[in-house]
Amino acid sequence: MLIRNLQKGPMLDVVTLGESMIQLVPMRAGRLRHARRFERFVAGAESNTAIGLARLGHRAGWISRLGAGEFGAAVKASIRGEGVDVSQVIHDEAASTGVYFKERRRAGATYVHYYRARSAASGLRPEDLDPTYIQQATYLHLTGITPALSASCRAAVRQAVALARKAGVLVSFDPNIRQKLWPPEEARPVLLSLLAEVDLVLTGAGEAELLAGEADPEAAARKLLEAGPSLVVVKQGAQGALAVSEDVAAERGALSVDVVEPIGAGDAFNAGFLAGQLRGWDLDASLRLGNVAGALAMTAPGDVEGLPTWAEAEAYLRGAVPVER
Ligand code: KDG
Repeated sequence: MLIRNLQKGPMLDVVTLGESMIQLVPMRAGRLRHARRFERFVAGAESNTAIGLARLGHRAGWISRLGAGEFGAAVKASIRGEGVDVSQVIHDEAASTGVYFKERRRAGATYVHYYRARSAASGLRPEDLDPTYIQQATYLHLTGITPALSASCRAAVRQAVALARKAGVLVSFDPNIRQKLWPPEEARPVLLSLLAEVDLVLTGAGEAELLAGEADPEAAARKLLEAGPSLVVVKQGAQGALAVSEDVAAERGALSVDVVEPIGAGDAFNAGFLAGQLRGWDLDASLRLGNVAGALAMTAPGDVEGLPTWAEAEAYLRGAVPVER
């Protein structure tokens, strides 16, 4: 039996769609086989971005499926607690919420281990999407993780894009290639065909190279631009980010922070960049906000705990590191 929340959704700046999971992080670095104590978080690329947007003062909604048990309740409560609309989440009594572990062998070497095959979110399908929910948003934000989960997820992503385009909703897309979910040769054609349908691509430099076959980030962005989007942003970690459209904008050198854990930085960057665009900022300023959000996300062991509020982001943009006295 499927249970859908009947609460009516508000007008949203950004609607996202994808899987979020229980994330278990060992309390100490080392091999996972030796880890005995874990801290529990909630994570998922799309909900991470939605939470980042909510922290920055935007209205975001997240569409998904979760199990009907305790973990599903925990994921939903956590995302709702961050101010993201979860009215479209379906609880599936026949499937489980995905779980994944981070393994921090040493500083800078984090591995992930998924327990998500046949999860509730893998059952997401086109019929789950309420057209009016997607069509009232300014942006629909998707990632390449969802089409990797199952054929029905792939169809749901295509349906979401079609609904958005029909209503003039801008589509942003992060390829987020997860090689543990599908090999690059399977991912590449699917992701390239999706790029033809989206407005904005937010990609990591390695993924841009994989998709475009160009190692230089600007050359890769230009090649991806030919696939259809009007704007391609390449995230380059500590080197900052680059945006290519008719104009080229570059924000070199991201904010320098003490990195606790890098996973989730890309999702945070996406939130910052989208927030800049929603505020009508130019490319340079949007990249800067993306870099600030991306850097601050890495200051905590979970994906979202370090995401900045608007006041914090603004202070960092002004170069004034906030200190509470
Ligand atoms: O970007 C961080 C996320 O990718 C991670 O927390 C979990 O969504 C996730 C995934 O599918 O890898």
